Amino acid sequence: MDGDETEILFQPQFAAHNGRVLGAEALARWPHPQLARVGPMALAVAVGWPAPLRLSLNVTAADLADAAFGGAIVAMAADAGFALGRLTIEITEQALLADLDIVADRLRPLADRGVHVALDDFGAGFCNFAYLKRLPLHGLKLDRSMVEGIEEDSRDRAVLRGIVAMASALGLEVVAEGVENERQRAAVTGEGCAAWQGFLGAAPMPAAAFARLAC
Ligand code: G
Ligand code: MN
Repeated sequence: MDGDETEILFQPQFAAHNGRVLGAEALARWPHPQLARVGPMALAVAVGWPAPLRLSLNVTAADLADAAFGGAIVAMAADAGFALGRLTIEITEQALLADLDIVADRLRPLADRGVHVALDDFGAGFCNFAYLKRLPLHGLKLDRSMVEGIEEDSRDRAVLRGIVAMASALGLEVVAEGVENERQRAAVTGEGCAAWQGFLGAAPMPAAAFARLAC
C-alpha cells in the first residue's frame, strides 16, 4: 500500500531574491500526523519534482524520541529514491523539550549526510538560544507571529532585524512564515530573509497543483 497522497498538502516556499519556488513543506490534513506516515507519502510525491526543489518534513517530539529516528529518515528517503541533500526537517520547539544532547545526537548524522535541519516556529514560545548553539541547524523558520506586524510596527521590525543578524552571524538562513501581503514580503526580503512562505504566494495545496506551479 502506498497510501493516499491526496491527504497531504504542499505549501510552496519562495526565494526572497527572485520569487522562484524553492520547494514545499508537506502538511498532513489529519491531526497528530506521524512522520512514519507522512514521510513516505510526501517523499513519493517529491521524487517526481525536478532538482533542486526541496521537500520539508515536520518532525515531532515523538519522532525524535525514537532512537531509530535518523535511520528511519535515511531509509524513507532511500526507498523513495529522494536525495538526502534535498530534504529539510523542521523541528518545533515542543520537540526540543527532550534532552537537548540526545536531540543533537539524533540530528547530527542526518546533517552530516546533507539533510537541512530548520528550527520551526522560531520566535514563538520559549525560544531557548541554547538550541542555536547546540543543534546542527541549517536555518530558522520565523513564526508567523514575528511577521504579522512587520509592516506597521518598528519594534517588530527591529526584532526581525536582530534575529536575521544573529542568524547570519551563525551561518543560518532565515525563512519567514505566514507572509500574507506584499508589504510583509517586501519587509522580510529587505531585512535579509532568504525565503518566505505564506498565503501571499500560496496556501497549502494538493500535489498536482504544486507540480503545476513548480515543475
Ligand atoms: O508551523 P507550520 O509551518 O507547521 O504551520 C503550517 C500551518 O500554517 C498550516 O495549517 C497552514 O495552512 C498555515 N499557514 C500557512 N501559511 C499561512 C499564512 O500565510 N497565514 C496564516 N495565518 N496561516 C498560514
Ligand atoms: Mn513547519
